[in-house]
Amino acid sequence: MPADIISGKELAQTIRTDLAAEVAALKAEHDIVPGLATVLVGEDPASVSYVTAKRRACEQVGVRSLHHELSADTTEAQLLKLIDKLNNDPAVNGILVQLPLPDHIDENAVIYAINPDKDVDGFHPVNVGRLLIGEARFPPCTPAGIQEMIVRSETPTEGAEVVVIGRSNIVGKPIAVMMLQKAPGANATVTLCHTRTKDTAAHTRRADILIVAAGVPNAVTADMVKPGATVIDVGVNRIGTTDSGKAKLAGDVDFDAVKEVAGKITPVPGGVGPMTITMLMKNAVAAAKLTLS
Ligand code: L34
Repeated sequence: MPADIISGKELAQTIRTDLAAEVAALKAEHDIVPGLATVLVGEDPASVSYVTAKRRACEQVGVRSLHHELSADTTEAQLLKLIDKLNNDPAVNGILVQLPLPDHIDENAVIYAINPDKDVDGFHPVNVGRLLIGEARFPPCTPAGIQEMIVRSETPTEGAEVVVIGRSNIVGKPIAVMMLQKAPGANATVTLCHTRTKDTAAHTRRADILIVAAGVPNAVTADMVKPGATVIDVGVNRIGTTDSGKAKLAGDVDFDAVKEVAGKITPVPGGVGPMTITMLMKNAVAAAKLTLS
């Protein structure tokens, strides 16, 4: 029996509708409209497409989108100056600097400069530390979207074997930390595999929940998956262009073969991506609520 498809696209719509109601209540009760500043440096096509999708989500949810587009030759000092301005602007509750940045800019310097209370990406060391100790304020968006899909697909997590492939700061490390917390939707036994793991397949075959953020198309094949497992595919690999000239996307999982083995599986596109953007909206609303206390 082929796997159930976990539609990130559909879940995202449901959650955005709920968030829109929350935003309307904030406006009605406190006269607050959450403001999200997006910062895009350069014209990387993938980044342009993701930021455009984020701004569209703002519109859907009722978050005010304040967009800053800087040229690829912007200096680090100029970018830090903009962040300082946004840190001090009361209309801005959340700041998102789309990554990757051009090579001449130190990404960490930029992340460190963002006020942790406006860090809706959850990348600042203060927020990373809070996440580690189970006191997350802004759970990073991609891992938060992954966890939401696991929970809403009714995949049991308590005591489950979770195997993560990939150790990035944006996905692999934080989702591993989130799934091992003593908390609902977590409480799992977590294994983190990476490029130096000796026998990745031996680990993945044990996984009740397999989270793949390898950045390599077809990194996971059907023989690596335990029958009935929930498979979350975080990959967004551009593998060419469609006939209509749009980017052709593939995940990290051999979807057609793995869906015959897995119990539940996320597609690419329409899986983790739309959930990432939705969790950003959730964090932007949470950032606005911080100003109430
Ligand atoms: N600062 N930089 C910052 N925060 C982030 O959370 C991100 N990330 C990653 C890259 N850089 C970032 C994103 O927003 C990846 N990412 C992201 C967001 C959305 C989608 C994919 C990655 C997405 O919506 N993907 C669509 C397909 C979009 C397309 O056609 O290109 C999907 O359905 O998967």
